[in-house]
Amino acid sequence: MKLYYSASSPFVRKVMVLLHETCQLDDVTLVDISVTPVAPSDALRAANPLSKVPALDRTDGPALYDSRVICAYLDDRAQAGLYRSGAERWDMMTLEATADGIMDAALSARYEVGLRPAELQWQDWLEGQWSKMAIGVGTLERLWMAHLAKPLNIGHIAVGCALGYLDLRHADRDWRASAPALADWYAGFSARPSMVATAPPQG
Ligand SMILES: N[C@@H](CCC(=O)N[C@@H](CS)C(=O)NCC(=O)O)C(=O)O
Repeated sequence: MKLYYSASSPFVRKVMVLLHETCQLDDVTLVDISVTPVAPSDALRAANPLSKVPALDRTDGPALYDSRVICAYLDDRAQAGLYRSGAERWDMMTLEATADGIMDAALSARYEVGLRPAELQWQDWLEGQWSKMAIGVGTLERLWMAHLAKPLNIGHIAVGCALGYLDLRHADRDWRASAPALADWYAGFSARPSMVATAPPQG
């Protein structure tokens, strides 16, 4: 399989952590690709028409894209049970969606500051994105700590990658200040070998 990949993408990191945790790393060749909404890639579009990473070329069907689809596929392939079954599954997926929403807002804010010309940047819109990140983190702290204490599942992986991305791109906002229990959990989770091995390059 071929994974279209960027080392700083939190969505790609979800897939990479899952590959580590389920011992499937050797089954994947990484294709490093740098894209933004204003610099798409034709090569990537062949796998994902939206020109976003991650995308997975596989041998048993058409390419897959969106980290949630790829993670579910790889979990199924390894029979790892990271999405559980029955009622618990919906909890896992809602937690993953919450973490992905934090990543979406963090990435949008990053694009606003990093890509948009300074004279066109809109502070209210940036604060709106930060508000989504802060409310997402607050929701994890208030509602999900008991769940995060359970054995590893896809929700944990997604939350770990979202918090890692906040540290990478929005450290000045100090998400830990309002989420001490989550900060404790993350200190332990980020020491897992899969998280250490997939830590994004700084800068
Ligand atoms: N919902 C998608 C989001 C993927 C995404 O936004 N990836 C970013 C990199 S972190 C990207 O490829 N951006 C390029 C673009 O938006 O054109 C997923 O879960 O895979």
